[in-house]
Amino acid sequence: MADCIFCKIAQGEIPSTKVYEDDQVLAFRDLDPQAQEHVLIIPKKHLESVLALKAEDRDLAAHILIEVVPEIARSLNIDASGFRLVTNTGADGGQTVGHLHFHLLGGRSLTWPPG
Ligand code: IU
Repeated sequence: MADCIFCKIAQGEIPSTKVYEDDQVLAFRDLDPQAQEHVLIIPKKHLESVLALKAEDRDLAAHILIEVVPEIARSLNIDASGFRLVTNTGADGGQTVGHLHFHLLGGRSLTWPPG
């Protein structure tokens, strides 16, 4: 999508610190990290939020959860210590960028509930 900053990051038009990439998915370090490890995992395809996922995206969603998240967690060495995976959705969810992204946070003991 033309004015989407995460589409531009996915297409390499805006630089990012990549931690994972394949043909469908990019993961890069959050510019304002909230933990020692704070990575954003995005589909390269523009989807507004998790609510925009359709049946045709089933393989993409499964790929992110089954392959991408564990691989990144292992590569950051936080698979054993634990981490948080969260996707903020809409205004009350605190979503500020309208391109589906999963925050993967780790490297410290995270509190619950979030604010
Ligand atoms: P949110 O769930 O939509 O609030 O998360 C957006 C995140 O994107 C937030 O943590 C920002 O720090 C992060 N971010 C970024 O890493 N690079 C950018 O160019 C922009 C936002 I805009």
